[in-house]
This record gives sequence, structure tokens and C-alpha cells, in this order.
Amino acid sequence: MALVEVKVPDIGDFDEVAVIELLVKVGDTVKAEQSLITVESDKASMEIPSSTAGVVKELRVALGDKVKEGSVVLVVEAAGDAAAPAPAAAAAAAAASAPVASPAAAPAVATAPAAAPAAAGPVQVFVPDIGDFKDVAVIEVLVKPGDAIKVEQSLITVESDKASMEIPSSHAGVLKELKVKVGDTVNIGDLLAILEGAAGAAAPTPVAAAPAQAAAPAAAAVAAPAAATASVEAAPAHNPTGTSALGLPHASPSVRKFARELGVPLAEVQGKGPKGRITLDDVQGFTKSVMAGAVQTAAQKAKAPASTGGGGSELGLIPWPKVDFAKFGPIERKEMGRIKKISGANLLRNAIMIPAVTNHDDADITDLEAFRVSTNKENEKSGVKVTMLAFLIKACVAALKKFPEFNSSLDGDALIYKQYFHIGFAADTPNGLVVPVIKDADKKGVLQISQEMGELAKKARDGKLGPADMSGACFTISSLGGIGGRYFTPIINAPEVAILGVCKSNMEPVWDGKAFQPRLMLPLSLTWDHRVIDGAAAARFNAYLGQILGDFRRVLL
Ligand code: CAO
Repeated sequence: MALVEVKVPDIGDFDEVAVIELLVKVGDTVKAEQSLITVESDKASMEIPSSTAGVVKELRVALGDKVKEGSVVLVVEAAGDAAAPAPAAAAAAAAASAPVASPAAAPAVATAPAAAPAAAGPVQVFVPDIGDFKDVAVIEVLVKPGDAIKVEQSLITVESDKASMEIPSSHAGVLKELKVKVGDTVNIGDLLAILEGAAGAAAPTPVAAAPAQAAAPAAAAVAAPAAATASVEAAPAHNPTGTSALGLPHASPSVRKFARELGVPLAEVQGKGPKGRITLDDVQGFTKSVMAGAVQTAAQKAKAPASTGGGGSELGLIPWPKVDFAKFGPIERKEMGRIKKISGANLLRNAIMIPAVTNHDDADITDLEAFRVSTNKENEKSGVKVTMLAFLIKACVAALKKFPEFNSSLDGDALIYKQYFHIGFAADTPNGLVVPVIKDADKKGVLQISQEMGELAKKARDGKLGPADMSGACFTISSLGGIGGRYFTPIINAPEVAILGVCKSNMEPVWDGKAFQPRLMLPLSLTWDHRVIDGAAAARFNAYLGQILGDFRRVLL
């Protein structure tokens, strides 16, 4: 069994390109033509194939090493005599099959549109010699009609299974027409673009093809300067974003192809290779994570409902737990109703997007409750019951007038101050939570508000509220007073900037300076948007509400 040194074939001007990926390791059995390493410049990446089949005995390059034509990549114990060409022959064979242009490229350069000194009219730009590549796919278009194009500026990116490269313009000028699009396949001599006002030209050298052209004396004179520049910048730049200079994710052509076949969005794969490069393992790992539900692609997230079951990972949160509840006991699954789904999505957005703070306070409503009870007694026959919530609505209107930022909404960097006073109130219905709105509460008395509330609450329970009944609120009150509880933290009903939560009043001993007095205390919980309201203003708002509820005559002031 012969030991064969596999060398970097003719990569022409790609002098000292960096090894960015090792695709095999010692002990691996490799086939002839199998890719061994990936090298990369800023405009092309390519895989270097094996010239012979056999078992890898020794790796002579490491990641980050610079290689050039003739550098020994590894030593292979050849599988058989026939497959063990002499080192020189191996290099030649590799050169012929390598994903770079073969020496045959030279004539093409000579026949490609030659330098067109100061051409004034339209100039055609053709696909130059791209060596052994046939029917390569256009994977990216880098320019658009109207762009001012410089000589050597990359126009498109093409990719085969072993290399990707940018095709530069042979001329400068304004791009009049691009003759290819993503998905097209191109070959040497295909018309690529038409430029206008073209002036000055360079050799039409696709970067990866340039080396071979440079190897041909006729081409060297024209092609060398630009191609040499490209290869000097060959080392893959540090790119913490994991994208190449092209804006493409760093990945070798074969990895790109693999990802395409699986439909993996490469831009979403975290590269764990050197300098964030995406490896085959990364693509496989990403695919497994998506299949296991641990990761969602951007497309999946876009489709997921903004509810507990679907969203979350876009915020960097761990996925919602999936539990087989039936394992623990009998269950019944019921779809949520329409209102719950809609209000759930709104609540989630508001809870996440608003920097909300809640202030808790108590209001002494002893006298107000006595007044309410006596009023209801007097009005017993009218059929309208005055509720505590109606007083609260009036009290809130007074507080909104005194603290106008509570009656505002955010609009970008501006605040919209409303000069009307529409107050929403949360109503519990068999179908879920709805928020009917008392319009122009500042212009209505407590009796009228009580009556309207009763009507709206009935409509809500009957599922008959229309959009007009539920729109336009400036501020919302959520009262659990008829049910119980001490305090809670209501969620702001965007685009409002505050909400008042009210719980059940209780008789409590309150110190009056001399003795404890039994007073009816109403727990208030004011949640406010900290982008608009400060804590001091919130405390003042609550204190003012307390004063009004303690002595309702203040509403008249
Ligand atoms: N403290 C003590 N008792 C109170 C009270 C309070 N803060 N508020 C109301 N009560 C009493 C009422 O006086 C009434 O008693 P009586 O029947 O003896 O007169 C009883 O509780 C029932 O009141 P109510 O709830 O029917 O009337 P309301 O005006 O207080 O509320 C409405 C109307 C529609 C807001 C209410 O029915 C409702 O749906 N509340 C739930 C709101 C809600 O779900 N909020 C949570 C949103 S966040 O998930």
C-alpha cells in the first residue's frame, strides 16, 4: 500500500488562502474526489478534493493554516495501485477536478470581452471563464438596474456543490439591464449584464477562476492585479455575526447545498465552527432541534399564534411546556372561545410590551357608600341602581382632568392628550372578558352612568356588544369589588396608559389621631405605563382619587 501525499492543486492566484474547515480526520476512508478541506477568500470559498482514494494517515494542515498550490494537505494510504498516482500526477489530477478554473481557462479570457477603453455606448458583460464549472446556479444577485458599477465589482454569486464565487464586472458603468436572476444557471460566455456609459475595463475574472487565468501568460497581464488583490484578502474576516462579506452565512458550498436540500434557513443556524462558520454538524443539529420542537424557525414563529402555545421563542424564552396531562389523570380538551383568544392575544402583548408598575392604595368610602345606599333607597322605584363603579367612573374622570398624562396615549415619540373622557369597564361574561365603554363620562351624572353601565353589562353578558360599544376608551376600570380579593395588578388596555383595579371594600380600624374608627376602605390598584407616567404622579393620582372618594363634593371643585 503506497502512501500518497495529497497536495493543493493549482489554485492559481489564490496564494496563501486560509484553511477554514477540515472535512476529514485521520483514520477516515476517503474516495477520490471527496472534499478534504475548505479554503476561503473574501469572494470565493472552495473545497479541495482528494486526488486519490484511501485511508487518511496524517493531516498536514490545521485550521487557520495558509495553503497554496503544492501544499501537502494530508497523507493517504492509497486503496490500490491504480488509485495511487504519483504525487505530481495527483496534483495534476486534482487540478483538473478541482473547483477552480483549469488551465484551459486562458483562451477564454482572451476571447472574453477585452478591455474597452472609454467605451461610451452600452457594453455587454459576459460570464467569463469559470473553468470546469458548467451550468452553475446563480444564488445571489448583488446589484440592481441603476447601480453605478465599478470595474471588478461583484455582480452575482454562483455556486456549485464544491465552490461558490462572485462574478465581477469587466467594465465600469451604470447597470442598465441584468440578464440573469436567482435560480438561473450560467455558463462561460453567457450575457450577464448591459452597462451604459461604461468606461475602463478589467479582465472579466471570476475570482475563483482567476488563478488559472493568471497561469496563462496571455491572461496574466490583464487579470493579475485585480485577482491578486482578491486572493490577498483571502483570509476569512472575523465576523461575529456569522455572515460572510457577501452578507451570506459563513458556510462551505457543500454545507449550503445540504441546507438547501433540507430547506434549512442557513441564516438562522448558529455556526459553531471556526469564526462562527456553519458546519454540516450545525445544520444537522439545527434540523434536529426544530424537529424536536426546541427551536422554531423565523417562518414558524411568524405563523405561530401570539398565545402561550405558539410564541415565546422570538423573545429568547424557552418553549412552552408540552405535557401529556392524560398521564396524570382524566382530562377533557375544549377549544377556547373567540373572545378569550382575542383578549388573550391583546393581554399578552400588553403585558410584554408595556413597562407597567402597579401602585396600591386605599380609599375611605364610608360616607360615599352610605350616600349610595340611601340614594338607591330613595330611587328604589326608578329601577336604576346606583353602583359604586359609577362613582368610581366619575372620580376617575376628575383625576384624569387633574393629571392629563393619564388620559394620553403614546404615538411614537409623541403623546396624544385626549380632551374627551370615555371610560371602559371590564365586564365578566360567560364568554370571557370584554370592556364596554361609557362615552363622555364627564358630561354624565352618576345616575345616567349607572343606567348605561347596566345596559352595557347586560349586552355584554348576552354577547350583543358591537365594536362601537367597546372602542374609544381613554382609561379602564376593572372592578372585582362584587366578588372579593384585596389587591391585584390589572394589565393596561393599550393604547391606554393606565388602568384602575378595584377590590372589595372592607370595614377596617383606621386611626383618626385619637382613636381607631371603623371605616369602609376600598382597595385601589393603579397600573401605569412607566414610559408615560412617573411613580410620583401615580401616587398623587391614587391619593387624589382617595380624596374624592372620601368626600365626593370635591368632584364639583
Ligand atoms: N366593594 C364591596 N362591594 C362591592 C364593590 C366593592 N368595591 N363593588 C360592588 N360591590 C357589591 C355591589 O354593591 C353589589 O352588592 P349588592 O347586590 O348588595 O348591591 C355586588 O357587589 C355586585 O355588584 P356587581 O358586580 O353586580 O356590580 P358592579 O357595578 O360592581 O360591577 C360589572 C359591574 C359589570 C363590572 C361586574 O359585574 C363585573 O363583571 N365585574 C368583573 C370585572 C372583572 O372581571 N374584572 C377583572 C378583569 S381582569 O381579569
